[in-house]
Amino acid sequence: MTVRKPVVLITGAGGEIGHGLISRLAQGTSRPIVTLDVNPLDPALTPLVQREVTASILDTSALDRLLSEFEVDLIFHLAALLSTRSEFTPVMAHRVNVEGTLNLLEFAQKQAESHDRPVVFMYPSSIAAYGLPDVETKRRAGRVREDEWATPTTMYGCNKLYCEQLGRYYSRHYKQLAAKTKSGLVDFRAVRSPGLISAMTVPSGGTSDYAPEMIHAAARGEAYACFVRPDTQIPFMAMPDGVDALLRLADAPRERLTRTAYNVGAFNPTAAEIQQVVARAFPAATITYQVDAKRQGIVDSWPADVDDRAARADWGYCPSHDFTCAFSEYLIPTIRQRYA
Ligand code: AKB
Repeated sequence: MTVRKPVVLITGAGGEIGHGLISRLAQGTSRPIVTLDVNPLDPALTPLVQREVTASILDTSALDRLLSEFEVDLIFHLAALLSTRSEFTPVMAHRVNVEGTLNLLEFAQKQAESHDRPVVFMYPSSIAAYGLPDVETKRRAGRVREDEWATPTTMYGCNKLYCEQLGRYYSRHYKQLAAKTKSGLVDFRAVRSPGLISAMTVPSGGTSDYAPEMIHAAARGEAYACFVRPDTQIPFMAMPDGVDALLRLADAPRERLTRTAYNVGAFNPTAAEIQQVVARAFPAATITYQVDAKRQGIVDSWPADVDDRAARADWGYCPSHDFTCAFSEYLIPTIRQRYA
């Protein structure tokens, strides 16, 4: 019997997180990479992966083919429709974000049962899983903990919160009435990512995208009308730290973990503070404010900051980019180079 080398599966691999994750994983000597995305990968990434599957996570026959061909013991399930896009097509968002995740959880369960060892299932949840009722409550709430304010106001946030619960069910309670329980074979682990800012990809349908959009527009020499107020404040993170958090949690000993979903934070500037840094880096930048009240309402429901003590205590989370470093050492030089 040929013993197949375990592979890592990345869904939504062509997206913002996937771009950085593939590059980081390929540097390591761990498992070969299999990707699944409805869109083809960036050609620069293709040489880094063993197999690129172009299909939807809703295509269960594609998942069955993967099940028969590969031995997967680590999944990064990144495929999702983000918050703004999801508000225009909420039913499609539910299908992709929830039914797609259920398909992957079932895939992971079958994989684990077939090779009889747990599958680590990494899930990027989001600060969108929170829902604060108004700006004054948001200000008073300050750094929110994982079990506070779990009342999301967007389809995307509802999807993320529910999929955290689905993952915990597979991890701890799957078919709990069966004669022989098979729960625990899916080792579900989630980080509630803040607004992730990448220098390598352009934003794709998020409501936190005003930050990366502002930087990319300034670097392209284009005027930018920010759709939130100058005082708007939410947590952000440089993409390398977002990728590192997923990898570090994936590697953590299961017995160290006290929860299945963790806050991770890095810095929480106002839109005005981002504008000031961008204007200093790109003096010709024209940045104005044209508030979109509806999108403002979404961002106002997200916390000003998150309490990430559990992640730091359980698995050593520690971002390497604060606000200044993220912009001066990663975002500005890399984006400037990108458009040079
Ligand atoms: C979005 O804006 O929808 C995402 C997120 C905060 O999860 N970037």
